[in-house]
Amino acid sequence: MVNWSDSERAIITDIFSHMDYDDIGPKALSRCLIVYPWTQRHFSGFGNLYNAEGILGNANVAAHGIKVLHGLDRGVKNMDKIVEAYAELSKLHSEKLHVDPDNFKLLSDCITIVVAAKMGHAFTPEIQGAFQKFLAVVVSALGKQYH
Ligand code: HEG
Repeated sequence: MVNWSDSERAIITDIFSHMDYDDIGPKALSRCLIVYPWTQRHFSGFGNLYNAEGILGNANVAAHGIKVLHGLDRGVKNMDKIVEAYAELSKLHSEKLHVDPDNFKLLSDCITIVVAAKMGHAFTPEIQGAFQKFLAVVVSALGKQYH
């Protein structure tokens, strides 16, 4: 069980209430595919991933980035039962998609970087701490159905 302070809850709620999914989602996923090219293997059906330009201009990557970022909403809505909230998605990534769970952390770091770049000076250490704690709990939950 993870403990959340009132201020952590407020920060997470606030970040997601202002989240620009259509901008952050594509940027975060494309950054992950460019910085950690081995993550591309799961997206061979997505078309042009030949270089950074191709990835950044790929509509399938953009759409999936938005979908993945919206995948965090269930965590925001279920902060006190995140493991349960991600049981099904964890099973999907493990048993069907065969995504190495180490990659969840890599994508979550890309999400942090893109959110930080967007927020600039407003991304204070306190906000970073709450946001990365939230992502770490989601990443851990996504890895729970692997065995
Ligand atoms: Mg995953 C599908 C969320 C990391 C590869 N991912 C999905 C879906 C969601 C999601 C919501 C749609 C599920 C559905 O259709 O029912 N993914 C999600 C989160 C995170 C994550 C929240 C981590 C923060 N995913 C992730 C990583 C990879 C990956 C790191 C691979 C490197 N996801 C992946 C693939 C699919 C999904 C290949 C299926 C894509 C498709 O064919 O449509």
